[in-house]
Amino acid sequence: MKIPVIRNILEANDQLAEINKILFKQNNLLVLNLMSSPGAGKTTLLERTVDALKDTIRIGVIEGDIQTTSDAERIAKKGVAAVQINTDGACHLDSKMIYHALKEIDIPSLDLLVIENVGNLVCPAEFEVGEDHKIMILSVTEGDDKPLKYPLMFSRSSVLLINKIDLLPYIDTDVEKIRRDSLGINPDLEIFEVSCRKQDGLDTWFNWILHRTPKYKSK
Ligand SMILES: Nc1nc2c(ncn2[C@@H]2O[C@H](COP(=O)(O)OP(=O)(O)O)[C@@H](O)[C@H]2O)c(=O)[nH]1
Ligand SMILES: [Mg+2]
Repeated sequence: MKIPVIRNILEANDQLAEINKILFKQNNLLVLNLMSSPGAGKTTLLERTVDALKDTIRIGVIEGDIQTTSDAERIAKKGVAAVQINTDGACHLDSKMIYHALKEIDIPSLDLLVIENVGNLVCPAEFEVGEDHKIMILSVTEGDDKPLKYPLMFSRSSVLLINKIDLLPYIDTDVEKIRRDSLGINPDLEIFEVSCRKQDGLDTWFNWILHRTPKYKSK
């Protein structure tokens, strides 16, 4: 008799991520997994994205944090569906947490689902949740050495948003080095330089989303 053995936590996670993915595909949903260090600007980017796109596509958000519901409250104020996951100490979201959060969301009524992961440059990239794309934000105040120090997240993401470029006059971060090192790790990475504060460079990001939203493209 052959007994199936689930080899490790990541394999169990990937199996449930496939189930999430099937549900997303059945509903023609674009799903983005947004990752960064704490404070890089994930929730601010989401607020700007919801403001810009909510009259064009129907957006839902799952917020991941160790504690509090403050990010989900920020998003709910914008008038879109928001669910908060509190991980109670875990430093990333996994497919099981997303699977359960999906019960709180009316999936067929959405075109785009964005998952804001727990602020952390390491573990979130290791755990598939069934998303179409991983998106990462690096703010210029974090320094230009991060791609080489934390390569996994850069290697697995489709888009890198370099945020807070309004602060460049005050710091010595070399954006060209971030670009060079990131592309050295992942030549397919699309890189957008933005300021969520000043709303600079965000149109390219909004267009990137629209061109990948199945229900928008088929209109
Ligand atoms: N100067 C500047 N501050 C920003 C920008 N984007 C976000 N912030 C600020 O950075 C802080 C953290 O942002 P938040 O979106 O909560 O980051 P998160 O932890 O990644 O979700 C907040 O005080 C934001 O107002 C930006 O483009 N420029
Ligand atoms: Mg946040």
